[in-house]
Amino acid sequence: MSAESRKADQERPPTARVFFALRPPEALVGTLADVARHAAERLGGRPTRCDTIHLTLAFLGDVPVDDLPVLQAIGDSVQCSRFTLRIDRLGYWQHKRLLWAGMSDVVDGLRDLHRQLQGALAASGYRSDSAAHGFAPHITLVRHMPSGGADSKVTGAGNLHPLDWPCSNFFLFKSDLHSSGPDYAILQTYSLA
Ligand code: 2AM
Repeated sequence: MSAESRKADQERPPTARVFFALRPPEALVGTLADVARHAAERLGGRPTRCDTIHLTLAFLGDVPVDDLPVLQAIGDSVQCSRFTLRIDRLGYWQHKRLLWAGMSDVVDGLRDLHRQLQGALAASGYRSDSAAHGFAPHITLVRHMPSGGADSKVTGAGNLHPLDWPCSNFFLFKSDLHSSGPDYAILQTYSLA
């Protein structure tokens, strides 16, 4: 790294990689992590670890650390009721080489939570990934699946024994990236009514 780029780095305000997400209860995390591990053993790829299993509501990417209080307050402004998700299917996205668990039916409570959060973020000038690309609620189970062949094998496993997930809170997470995978820390917890 040149002296100039080192200086430019030092002058840039510190940032944090953040996202809002739901986190399943521990029993469900264990079940989903088992599904992830078994699929990765069978098909290859990197299974999501127990401590990073989540469903993203809004991914913001790198934001200035000084913005964190504003983002924390945005979560506080969301007034939604609790709901239950039924996780009952596995899917595979070829373009991302990613196996995920999700729902045949996306309940209104989840759509409402996503809509309110997006609205509050947009009102404060933030644009999240799902605002740009639409909301496709999913729990990533395996990343970096080998291309070629994985698609049809995974499609064969399309249904998952239904798992009920009562959602009574959501979180603002910070993500630190490492070569072994990301580490997540909860910055704020929000309750659903
Ligand atoms: P994924 O599970 O589909 O990869 C933390 O990075 C979370 O934010 C991940 O669950 C990831 O979704 C999601 N996310 C959404 N858009 C992202 C992006 N552009 N880059 C990285 N993560 C993103």
